[in-house]
Parts: sequence; structure tokens; C-alpha cells
Amino acid sequence: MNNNKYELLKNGFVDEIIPEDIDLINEILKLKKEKNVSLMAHFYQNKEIQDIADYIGDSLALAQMASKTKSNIILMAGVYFMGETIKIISPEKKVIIPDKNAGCSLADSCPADKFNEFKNKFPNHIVVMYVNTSAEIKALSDIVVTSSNAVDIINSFPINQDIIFGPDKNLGNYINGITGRNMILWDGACHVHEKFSVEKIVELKREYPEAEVLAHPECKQPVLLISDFIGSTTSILNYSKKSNSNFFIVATESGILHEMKKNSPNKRFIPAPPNDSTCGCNDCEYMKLNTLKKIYLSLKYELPEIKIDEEIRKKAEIPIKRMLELSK
Ligand code: CIZ
Repeated sequence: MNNNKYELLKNGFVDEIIPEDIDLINEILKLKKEKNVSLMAHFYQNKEIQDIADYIGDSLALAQMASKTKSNIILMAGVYFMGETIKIISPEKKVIIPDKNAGCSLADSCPADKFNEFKNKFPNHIVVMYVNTSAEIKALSDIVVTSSNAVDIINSFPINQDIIFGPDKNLGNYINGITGRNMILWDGACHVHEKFSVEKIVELKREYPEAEVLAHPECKQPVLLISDFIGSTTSILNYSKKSNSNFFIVATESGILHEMKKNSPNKRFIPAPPNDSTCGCNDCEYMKLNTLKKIYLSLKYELPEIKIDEEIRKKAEIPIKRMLELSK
């Protein structure tokens, strides 16, 4: 077996032939215990990953959990910026991810050099950045927000405070509408949330008039306008538990449906369809790069590990800690 780190990670994840009859779940649980690892899984992961995680949640809840856990190693099953966020606030911990290629179209839509030029045009504005960004972008920000706390955090600033918000223009527009602000928006978007088809959702509503449409604020405005409830993954989940309705059309990444069904087994959930698919659901291909096999090998070799330049990490920690402080 070749244990050279470069060889193991040639493709951004550990690739090794494993016996066909291996019980991956059992092996993962054993390694997790032996090495005292916390396995964190985002709501958008495949259900078999969610089912073996120590914690499942949105990026805010996972970052909060990670800073409290006693484990020395955290395996973040999500996308790269989520692992980076955990490493920024818990630098003493080893943070590993199953596949380094699990990126985020939204984070990629905001490169640090271009954003810095943009920011310099508005010297009197504070920079409020959505968590879906690189460590370099967080280092250029005054405060980080997630979709769970964005409205409250922005409302905590005086109404005349000038704000740059990024990278998601749909979320930014939605927050501008709710808070009565006129934040300057970076022109970025999430390729999953942008794709929901308002026509197909309306068709479904015609077929099932009793169904409520639940949408994430990263969706485009026409989808938000026909929704019964708009919120972060956690808010959508909580809404579906409390609502008197028994039927929901869900306009966010379809991984969240697993937790929704677990919490409300007698209710019906269907994914809102995107405009370019026949399968009728909307998956993030980056989130879905994580597999049980990659998790097993990642735990075995403690690779790939997230490393961040210390100067950038220290700068990026300030706006995240500000957010965590305001979200207690
Ligand atoms: O912040 C997160 O975890 C994401 C990407 C979405 C949400 O609404 O929870």
C-alpha cells in the first residue's frame, strides 16, 4: 500500500481499492470511535451519510457544534467552505473532508481579488458576507451571516448604515425587501437554487392545491413570490414540523427532505423541480461527491486535511466570531 500523502490525494480524495464485502458503515463507526472523531453532516448530504453523523444541521449549527465538541478531529461531510469555517474557529482541531473537490458555485462566484476591488469602491460601507465564501473573502469581511441569522444581524445595524452584501444576489434582494435596506449586492448566485422552475412549481400547485411551497431565500424572486414560506434549511424544517399542512413542495437542495420526512413521517414532501431535469429533484453535485467510501478512507488516513494560511485564518475568524456572538 502506498502511504505517500501526495499519491493518496492525487484526485482530491483518498482513492484505494477496498474489499467488496467491507461493511462501510461499521468500519466508519469503529474508526470514528477509535480516533475520537466528530462526524458532522450538512442537511444536503445523502441520507446514508446523515444517518451515521454525530451532528446534522446547517452551516451555522455545525460551526457552533464544532467549537464545542471535545473531539480532536472533525470530519465535515459537506462542501469545502464548511470545513474551512470550522477550521477557522477551531484551529487546534484537525479538520478533514471526504473530497476536496466538493466546492460551492456561490463561493466560487466571488474571487477575493475581484471582490477586494469591488469593496474598495465603497469605502464607507461595511461588508456583510454570507457564509458560502472562501476564507480569503471572510478575511475581507466585517461580519459573516448565514441564511438563519442574516435578517436579524442586518437589522442590528442602524438603518442608515451603508452595507455591501455578497455573494448571493437573490438572498441579498430578499433581505433588502424585508429590512427596507438598499444594500449593494455582489452579483453571485447558487447554481442549485437558481434553477428551480416557477412554471413547474405552479403546475404542481395546480395538481396539489393543498401543498404548501417552502423556499430557500437563495431562490430567484419569482419562486419566492409564489411560496408560502421562505427560510433557511433549519427554518423550513421547523416550519414543516409545526404547520397544519400535511403536504409540502420544497424548493431547496433535496437532501433536506430526509430530515423533514424523519421529523414528520406522516407528512408528504416533494422536491420542487428545476427547469432542466426529468428526475424532478434538484441535487448539488458538489454535496453529492461525498460517499461512504470516501468518508471511510478519509477517517482511515485523516486526509484530505483543511489547512489555512494563519494570517488569513486570524482575519477570517473575527467576522465569524462576531456572527456567533450575535447568534447566541
Ligand atoms: O447555511 C447553510 O447551511 C446553507 C448552505 C443553507 C441553509 O439555509 O442552511
